[in-house]
Amino acid sequence: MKAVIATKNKGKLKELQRLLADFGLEIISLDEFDEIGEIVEDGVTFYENAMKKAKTVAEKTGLLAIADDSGLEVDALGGRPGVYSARYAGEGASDEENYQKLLQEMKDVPKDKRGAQFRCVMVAYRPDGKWVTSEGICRGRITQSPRGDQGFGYDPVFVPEGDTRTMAQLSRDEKNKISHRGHALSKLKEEIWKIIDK
Ligand code: ITT
Repeated sequence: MKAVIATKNKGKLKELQRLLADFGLEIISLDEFDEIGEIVEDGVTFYENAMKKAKTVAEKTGLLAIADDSGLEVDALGGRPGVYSARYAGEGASDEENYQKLLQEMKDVPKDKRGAQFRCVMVAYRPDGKWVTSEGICRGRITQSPRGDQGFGYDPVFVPEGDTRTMAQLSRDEKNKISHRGHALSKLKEEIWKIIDK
């Protein structure tokens, strides 16, 4: 069965392709569907945005669509930037602009108060309206300065629990094993068979 990964984020796409590799789905990238324009993420929860992306892409392509909405929730900032993680430093901001803004905003926060988590909500949606969803979390803390060049987004300033390296210093397989996206996808795999044609 074919599945479209409903993301324009290249970092996410690479991780999801790897995570879905053993699942027997023929994975197609959203790049192959020029006619699908910008999907405005106007939800206030990860779930609303993931549902909107998956449903829109499934209805426009006629294929099973898998969408991920994710972000960073920082304890000292009351859970911000959350659903606004991609545009924290403004619409169209780069990953570096976003994490530099975060470091700046947290410059006076002591080490023991720098807890944070990545959250990922996934939705798999069929064009006939059947769907399943899942969620994954990865706890950790925000560093004082960036380290590493793997991954994407806030990875250079996030150290996952139980490690001293940032997420951007882990290999793709190491990250996938512990990440919010990895956890959400393992749970999605337990559900998705309910809506997949054998
Ligand atoms: P799509 O909507 O096209 O999937 P996007 O980048 O806009 O791409 P989101 O709205 O879900 O995706 O925003 C996710 C943002 O959260 C992303 O741009 C990063 O800033 C951050 N983020 C999510 N997962 C991350 C990860 O694994 N590592 C680092 N940052 C992450």
